[in-house]
This record gives sequence, structure tokens and C-alpha cells, in this order.
Amino acid sequence: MMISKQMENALNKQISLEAYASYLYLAMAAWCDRKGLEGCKEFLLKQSDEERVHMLKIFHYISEVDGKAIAPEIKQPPEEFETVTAVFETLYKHEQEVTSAIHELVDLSYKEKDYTTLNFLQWYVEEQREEEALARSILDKINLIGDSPQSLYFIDLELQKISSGSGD
Ligand code: OFO
Repeated sequence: MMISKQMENALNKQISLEAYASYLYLAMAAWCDRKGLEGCKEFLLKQSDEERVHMLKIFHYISEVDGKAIAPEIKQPPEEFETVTAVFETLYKHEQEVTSAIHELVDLSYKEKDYTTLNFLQWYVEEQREEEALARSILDKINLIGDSPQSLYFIDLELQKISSGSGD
């Protein structure tokens, strides 16, 4: 089984998107650290690690199907964010972009009748549904509590709970 050149390029583009997500979330973790938001920082560090795993899964898949996986160049993510709300809005927007990119890959695999890649991508389709739902529920909570200085303490506690797996 060998993937087409077009599929190889598209999967390498996805590697690059997942890698950027990893560094974007790392940059967000650094910002939260500077603001003393430990819970948010922990959550974002964990997300950053997960994105690296997503990247590596594609990397391994490409080599398994005899393609050429490329370690991507990563553009500099932002260093500063206006507010915690802005951090999670940016994260949600990025997840939506990743979801569209995954759906485009699914389209391409149908078009090419590449059922092996289609099957491989199912994991990502499900993962994106979960990640978008999580990002939305965090934004809902922030919108409920507000991100005034007094509310930050509670937001941070919530994120701490989510990243330690005790959140709802
Ligand atoms: Fe890789 O799932 Fe988020 O972006």
C-alpha cells in the first residue's frame, strides 16, 4: 500500500497544523504561567503534549504507507493574549480550523478511494469532535463566570479540575 503524492502532501500539511497547535498551546501555557494561572497552564501544557502526539501519529502513518514524512517548520505563535477569554477563543478557533482540515483529508481519501487513509482518519474525526466540545464547554464556563480579576481564581480552579480529569 502506498499513498498518492497528493495525499502525502496533504498529510504533511496536517503534521504542520498539529505541530503549530502544540506550540500555540505551549505559548498560551507560558502566558498563563506569567499571569499566575496554574490550572490554565497545566491544562494547556497537557493539550500541547496531545497535539504533539497527534502530529507523531500522522508522521508514523506516512512512513508505514511508504511515504515521506516531513518535520515541519513552525511559525512563531503569539506571545501575548488580551485575556483568558481570548486564549480560549483562539484555542477554539484553531480546533475548528483543524477539524476542517481533517474533513478535507477525509474528502480527499474518498476521492482517491484511499480506504486505508480514510480508516486512519476516523480517529481524528472523533478526536476533533471531542476537542471542540471541550473547548466550547470551557468557553461557556468562562462566559458564565466572566473573566474579571476576581473570577480568574474560579476559572483557574475549573481548568485545574479538567486537566486532572476530575472536571465534568
Ligand atoms: Fe490535534 O487535535 Fe486539536 O488541534
